[in-house]
Amino acid sequence: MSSRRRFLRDFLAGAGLFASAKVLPAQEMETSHGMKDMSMKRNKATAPSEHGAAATVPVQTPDIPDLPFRMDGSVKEFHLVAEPVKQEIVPGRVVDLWGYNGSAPGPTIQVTKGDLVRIIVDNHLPEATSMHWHGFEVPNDMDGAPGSSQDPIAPGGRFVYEFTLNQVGTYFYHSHMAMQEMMGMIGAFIMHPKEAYTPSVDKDFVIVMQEYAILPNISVPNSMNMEFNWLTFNGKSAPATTPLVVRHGERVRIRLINLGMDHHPIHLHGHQFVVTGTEGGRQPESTWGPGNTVLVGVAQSRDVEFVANNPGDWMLHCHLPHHMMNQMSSNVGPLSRRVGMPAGEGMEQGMGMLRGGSATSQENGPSLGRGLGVGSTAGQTMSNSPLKTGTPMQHQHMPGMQMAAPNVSKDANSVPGFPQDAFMEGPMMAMDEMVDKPENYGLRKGWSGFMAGMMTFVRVLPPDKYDQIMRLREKQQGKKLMSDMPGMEHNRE
Ligand SMILES: [Cu+2]
Repeated sequence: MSSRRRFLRDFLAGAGLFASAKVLPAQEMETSHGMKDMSMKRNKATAPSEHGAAATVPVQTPDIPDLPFRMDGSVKEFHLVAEPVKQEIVPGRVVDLWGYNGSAPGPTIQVTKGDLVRIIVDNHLPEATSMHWHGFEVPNDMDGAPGSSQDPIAPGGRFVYEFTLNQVGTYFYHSHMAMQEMMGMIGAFIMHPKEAYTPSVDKDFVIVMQEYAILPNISVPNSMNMEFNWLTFNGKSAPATTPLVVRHGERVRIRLINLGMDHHPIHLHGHQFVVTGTEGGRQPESTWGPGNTVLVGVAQSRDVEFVANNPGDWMLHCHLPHHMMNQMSSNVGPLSRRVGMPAGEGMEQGMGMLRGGSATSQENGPSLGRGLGVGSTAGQTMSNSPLKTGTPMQHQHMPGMQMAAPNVSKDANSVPGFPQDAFMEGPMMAMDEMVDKPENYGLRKGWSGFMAGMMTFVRVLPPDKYDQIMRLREKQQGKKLMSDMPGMEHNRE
């Protein structure tokens, strides 16, 4: 909020005028980029009232586009296409997910309380799907429950939803077919109030959390598996996640949405926050207690708010240790370590490598996928083994990666338990240049080596550095695949 607006609000509140401020309708503007149809519009902040009521700010969903809309009379019309997507989780790792309009999670929808909304849903998947509006108070035949409230949407089919939304908060849409949920089919649906809450926020972010079991050299998630090795914020694993950039002193809201198989305790460094909302909407201020970790359960959302009063680059991450890693699979060990042989099963069985089809295909179906993949029973027959002294690890050189030697002591192998993180994070995993983008500008050299899984930064920046990053971001035209960067061409499919 500008100091002028804050002054006005405080002044009017003091004069008893704030509560009676006139409500102005949401305004829209043409979007400037990333649009297929230039007649479509994008949500903009509601205008500040002349009487000084604070404006809502549109949410930002780092790494995920907003879904544009068009006005058809008084109806705000959106168009969602359920389809297979190629999602680049980290540089060079392009996986086959199912999502909406080219991304998983799908694009973020933003509406304002009272909006009459129409959503055209097209099914471009090879099987039937459904579209559920999670937590929406809409007529039963608009709920998208397959079989009970409507027939599933056939492949090639369409269903048009229309409802008036009188709720406020962090909601989401998702396929109500369970296996499809595990292929990525969810998106954020933000319902703004007509006027901002007090205290109003200056920045509002959305993070959708997902998890996948995708083994090395396979591009398709094993949706049957219950242990996950790719953990994502907005479809990216760290260090490919885009930091939340805020100006020192701003009030910040972060909306966390979880649709997966695990709960995620999300922890913010350097600040205390309050939980101001759930998947059911705003919580009364009397319930706000300070914390720095919020547990976001499956099918839940949590809004947290804080004043970014502590300058620096602060980690924001899921605190489950295995959710702070990329591509972790116990069975990868014997491939990279010099001593120790897998017992019982060969590598392919042990790692659950699918040679064709999906986990539920005719070929793999008999096991129902339960023996396939990360953490499969076949994988439990081998243990981690010590490294040979002096030859800690032979890594194929990855172009773009910094690959500096890890810092280990001479007698490391004589210490029970070694190695733990020595080869999992640190200098040899750093890839600063591969994930270079304006939002990462000025981070400490080698930062990316310690970032994986569900991690990102809240960067609380002084005005000059903040403005510099905003200028860099404006200059950057369009959205570029990280694998378009020099050195990564060979990884493209
Ligand atoms: Cu987690």
